[in-house]
Amino acid sequence: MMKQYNVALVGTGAVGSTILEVLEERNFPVKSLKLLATSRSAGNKVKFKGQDYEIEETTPQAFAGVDVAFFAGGAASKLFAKDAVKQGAVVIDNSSAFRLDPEVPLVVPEVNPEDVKTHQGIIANPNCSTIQMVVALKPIYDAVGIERVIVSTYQAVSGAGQEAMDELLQQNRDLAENKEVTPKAFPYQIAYNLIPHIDIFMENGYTKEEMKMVNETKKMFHDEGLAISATTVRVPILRSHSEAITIETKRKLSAEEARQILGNAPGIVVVDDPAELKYPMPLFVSHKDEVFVGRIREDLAFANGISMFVVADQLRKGAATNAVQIGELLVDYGLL
Ligand code: 3JN
Repeated sequence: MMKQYNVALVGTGAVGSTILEVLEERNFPVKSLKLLATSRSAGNKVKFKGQDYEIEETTPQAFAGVDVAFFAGGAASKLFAKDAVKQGAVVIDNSSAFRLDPEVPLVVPEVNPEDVKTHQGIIANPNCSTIQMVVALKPIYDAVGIERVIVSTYQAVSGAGQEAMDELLQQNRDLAENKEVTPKAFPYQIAYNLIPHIDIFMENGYTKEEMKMVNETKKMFHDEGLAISATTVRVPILRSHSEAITIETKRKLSAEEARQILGNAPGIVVVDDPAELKYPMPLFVSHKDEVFVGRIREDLAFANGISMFVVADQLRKGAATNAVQIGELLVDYGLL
């Protein structure tokens, strides 16, 4: 029988509950499961494979006997990830706390699977917008090289958590009844609006979300010379992030060649038939694990350029699925 592992999950919000779904669907070899969260959620019950599990409060001692700990609890990573490692767990962390630490591999299995082998206890899961972009860039990077990338995002409210999803739904209901809305999860009303501001502003005029896309991508491609510029925008979509990406390639690539390369790449579904009105959209991509790519065309502003539209479920491939895939890599490589 396949070896099974003692698993802990820290955080039971939008990402944490999706990790449970994905662990169950993909039949991750779970021997035991420990659910950890803040005192606010402690005592609540959550179902996994038809069984009830009670959430316990995260403490530094909670990881004894744990083989692999998935962290999806935001602030919990900085507080408890190192304690988990000390007690022998391998940590797969969804937060940005360790992503740029040179000792911590940052991994998307379709892009740099081998990097997990260098881990010293913690493996970081990239930002959701970064993950879907690098899955789409990787096959083109390998085929012809990439000089620069310009990306604009259309990010669903799911990226800001369950409360933000509830807030968009509530604002739509309130506005339909001519009621006033008071924004909480975002600085402005998000219903019927766009907000070109995700995470905090940095000194260079970019937001931290934009700089995550820049720095995490360079790290995973092991290419500091890769030029990337991003504009990240929150849109009133419940789930799944979209990205308009323009790439300047080192060698010329036709749209048809790009379509073929992307179509043969792991984790990608090409949906690209304008004559039949086929292109990826967030409404139809939600709850799926692949990265959907369409609108593939030769760019008009670069001599060697490809533009495309890339959509993926931020809670699945952008967070939970990628984290569980990292867990599967550890199992495959015998690193757990
Ligand atoms: O807003 C989004 O669409 C993505 C949000 C990601 C996020 C939210 C809060 C904290 C992150 C992240 O994954 O980069 C973090 C963080 O850990 O910094």
